[in-house]
Amino acid sequence: MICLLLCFCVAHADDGYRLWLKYDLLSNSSKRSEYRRFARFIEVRTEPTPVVETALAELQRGIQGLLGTKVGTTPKSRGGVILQKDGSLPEEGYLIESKDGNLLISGSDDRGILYGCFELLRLMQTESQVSGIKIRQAPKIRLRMLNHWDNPLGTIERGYAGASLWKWYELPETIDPRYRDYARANASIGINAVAVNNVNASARFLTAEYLNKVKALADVLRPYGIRVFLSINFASPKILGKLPTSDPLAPEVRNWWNEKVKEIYRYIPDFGGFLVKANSEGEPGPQEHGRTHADGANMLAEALRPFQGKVIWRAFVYSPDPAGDRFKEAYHEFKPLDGNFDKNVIVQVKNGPIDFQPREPFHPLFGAMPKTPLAMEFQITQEYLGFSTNLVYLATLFKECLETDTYASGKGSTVARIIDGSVHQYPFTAIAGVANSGSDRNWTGHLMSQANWYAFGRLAWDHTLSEAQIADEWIKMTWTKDPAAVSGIKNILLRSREIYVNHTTPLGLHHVIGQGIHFGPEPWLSRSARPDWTSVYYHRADSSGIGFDRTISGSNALGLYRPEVQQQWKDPETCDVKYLLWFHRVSWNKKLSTGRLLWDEFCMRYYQGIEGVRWMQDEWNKVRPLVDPEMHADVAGRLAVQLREALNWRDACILYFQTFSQKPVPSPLQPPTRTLEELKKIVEIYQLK
Ligand code: BDP
Repeated sequence: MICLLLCFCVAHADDGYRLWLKYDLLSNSSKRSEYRRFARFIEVRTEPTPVVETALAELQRGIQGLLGTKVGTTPKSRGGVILQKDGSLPEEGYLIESKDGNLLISGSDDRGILYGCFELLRLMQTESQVSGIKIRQAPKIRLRMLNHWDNPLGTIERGYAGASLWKWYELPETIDPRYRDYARANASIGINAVAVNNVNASARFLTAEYLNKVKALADVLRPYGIRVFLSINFASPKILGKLPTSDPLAPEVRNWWNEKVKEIYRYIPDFGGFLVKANSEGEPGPQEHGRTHADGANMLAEALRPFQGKVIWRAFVYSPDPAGDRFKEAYHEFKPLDGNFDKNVIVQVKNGPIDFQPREPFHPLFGAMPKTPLAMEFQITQEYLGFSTNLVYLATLFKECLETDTYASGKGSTVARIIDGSVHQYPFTAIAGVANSGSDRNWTGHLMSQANWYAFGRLAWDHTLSEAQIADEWIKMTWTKDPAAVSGIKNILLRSREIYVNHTTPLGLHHVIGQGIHFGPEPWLSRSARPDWTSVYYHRADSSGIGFDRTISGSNALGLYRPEVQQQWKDPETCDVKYLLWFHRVSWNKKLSTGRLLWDEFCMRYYQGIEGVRWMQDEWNKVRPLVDPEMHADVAGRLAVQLREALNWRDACILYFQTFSQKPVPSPLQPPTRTLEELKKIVEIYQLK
């Protein structure tokens, strides 16, 4: 009876809460015995600081779960894990090696030990070889950060997985245990910094009341090696300090920031610094006082300098110029300032020149600011990639950008090597991801979106990892170790982004989303508060063709890249079709390198996208017997939603652009059975208040 009850309890369905840190008993008994050989004890041969205590606790928890045996800390002569420091290793680095019958995890510092422990757990979770190993690792980028766009009232800007994790009204007295689980997840993938609030920042985070709350969060995150940053409102001296101005060169304003920073460090002695969105989309900034981004950033840098704090200044700026090209604006505002920023300023640049589209060419600032450390900003939350109902594995998007060559300092100057500092010898390096986690029980809404959080962390640590390897690890830790299922799910992940691009914005089409909510198609959008918030600004379709001419005969945004890059994209004949409409205006009748006419190829891609979603559904059905049933059902449901939404995208775009091309959907494709008016109505519903 007891046994039956026990089985019943153990067999409960999973809900995704444990992410990739499940630590369930390994079913492979030979692996269990291999690992037991070094799991008889864990000895800590260094000062037991809070971070080292975390490492120890996590290792004990993991080993107990995976092997089913408790592991104590009384040293024996052999058969244990030894945690120790080795100052010769690079910062945050570790070395794991078998020695004299023990497994040594040496860390350069506390964090190195923590990351080494998580690496060992990952090896065990994925049933990898551990005996005889020697693994030496160090992060390629120093600041590996999540940016939460979380608001004080608990909503998340562009968050699709529930409310904010941070319960501001309950803090600092009540500490939700979830904060710790969040910290564990991050530490396990090497994330070491978190900006907790929205870049469209409320000044209230700088009040004593809120600093007390932020301190409580910082205290939870610290033992996991994570530092806290705050997004600030540039007009805070005026809003909070009641000063007549927030001019960065005004002595009273500088003084206000100096005092504020001192106050913050009294609450949070290891405070990371400020993340700043200024003079962008209506946010205040130095320009309204006739000052530059550098003036603004340097004022904050001065206040933070005594505490080694950093200013992360965002380059996401674009002024509304109907005749201009938004693609070029950040470059024009920032390039002339190269060399003018203080040493503790990092300029954070989105991966592409417009705004987190399903596919963008890399931002032309990468490679153009040799004297200013540039941080990468990726968006993990799927603002433009179907929210949390579409399956899109973003490691492919991240890698595509990171591996593109900027030619800034000759061949091989990839975006990854710009941001890891190796091309320009940046003194400090950083990468940020806009978080996709929220209060949903499974953290990310779509269970497959957990992979995007995981992949961001892994690539931030080591951008040379392949998207396939990361997927492999994540699937084995999250879903199953069955080889056929692993390969089936991996295939889905690896193809998912291209499928999404095809059923939404193929051939370099971009920014034709529903206004405001950024969901669903609205290619007909022609009026908005700003021209560059419409769709027609980007696709420029008419009866003669479609696409934004960014060559020398158009806006010449292409001219912002090095000649070698221009060479790849400047000729519509040879430009990779995936970027075609980003740079060229192309006639509907133009024969492409694929052998098809533009209009035919355009239609074909949308239909391929639909086939892709159906294929994902079929592949997903195949793995049903091999994974948790509730989690399977959840993803299956979302795939069905994705198919419905993909059909909306296809029909809306084909019917709308057909009004210009005046050409039939090529056979053997079956033309949409709905009318454009019907599609417009569906999309209208998304926009209703
Ligand atoms: C845009 C988002 C907006 C953000 C902005 C940003 O729609 O909500 O505030 O990016 O990055 O894509 O600042």
